[in-house]
Amino acid sequence: MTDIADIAELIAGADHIAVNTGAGVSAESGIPTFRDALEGLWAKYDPQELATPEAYARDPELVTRWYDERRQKVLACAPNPGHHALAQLEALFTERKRRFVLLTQNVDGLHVRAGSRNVVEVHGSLITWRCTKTGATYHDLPVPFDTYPPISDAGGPLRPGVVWFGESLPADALEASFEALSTCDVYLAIGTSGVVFPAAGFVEQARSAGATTVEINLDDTPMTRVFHHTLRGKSGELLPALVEQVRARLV
Ligand code: BV8
Repeated sequence: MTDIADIAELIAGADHIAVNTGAGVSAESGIPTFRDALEGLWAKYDPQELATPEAYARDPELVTRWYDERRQKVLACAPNPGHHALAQLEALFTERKRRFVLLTQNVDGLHVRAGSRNVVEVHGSLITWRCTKTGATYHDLPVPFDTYPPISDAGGPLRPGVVWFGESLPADALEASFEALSTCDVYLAIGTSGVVFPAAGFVEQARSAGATTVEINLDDTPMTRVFHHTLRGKSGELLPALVEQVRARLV
């Protein structure tokens, strides 16, 4: 494991940083990770089974109830010190005309609520829903929904604006990710288990483009071996400490 001071030195010397966050960053806001997102009555379901177009087609009521429960939980949560630290790091870079791109696998919108600006939601959003009839997107929907599935004003059933397993990532998100990963000096993966592709493969794209790569996580992942450096611990504690050390090193 590399020392936090060395990672701060690396970041302070970078011109362009790409960050990829997973559910481990939102965990400290009280949002269960995807694998833990099934509790109580949902415990009998496999999240990977529910997060698919097939599940929605088979049982739109069940799937939209699950997503609405997750949406309500997210709306009741707040960004944590890890989210705020990443927003501060972006500000430190932006005011020095350096580039900072935040790719997030999280669908909870907490990075934007914490003040992050250049955010790419590679797996979409729980807050935005889409009409399956017209493709129109809706943001300000009743909480909770009054019907399951909720129905748009065009009369079509709504689906959550997330990327399901078996669905391609949005073209603009893929493009932004590819651009960031092929030009960044430093790539940080934070709080992600590195099992879901193509996001899990971002580290290989960054590394082959010459970036120095760092994995900040509670524990090792199947992608740990690909990273140059690792930092182990809770994101809500490590990130504020890291950003303070970067701030002290920036001129
Ligand atoms: C696609 C939205 C083309 C939905 C999600 C190879 C290439 C391409 C595709 C594939 C491939 N191999 C297999 C595939 C198919 C599939 C896939 O990857 N399957 C896996 C399971 C093998 N990929 C896809 O289908 C993708 N589409 O590639 O399109 C295509 C099309 C057709 C056929 C083939 C290819 C789409 C994937 C997007 C799925 N949608 N989310 C929803 O939320 O309901 S993914 C979802 O699970 C999350 O977004 C997250 O990314 C992922 C994992 O969730 P979690 O486990 O909760 O979170 P995370 O991984 O971030 O783990 C938490 C980590 O944090 C842990 O390591 C833990 O230790 C750590 N931690 C916890 N607490 C803390 C902490 N760390 C620090 N501090 C803490 N406090």
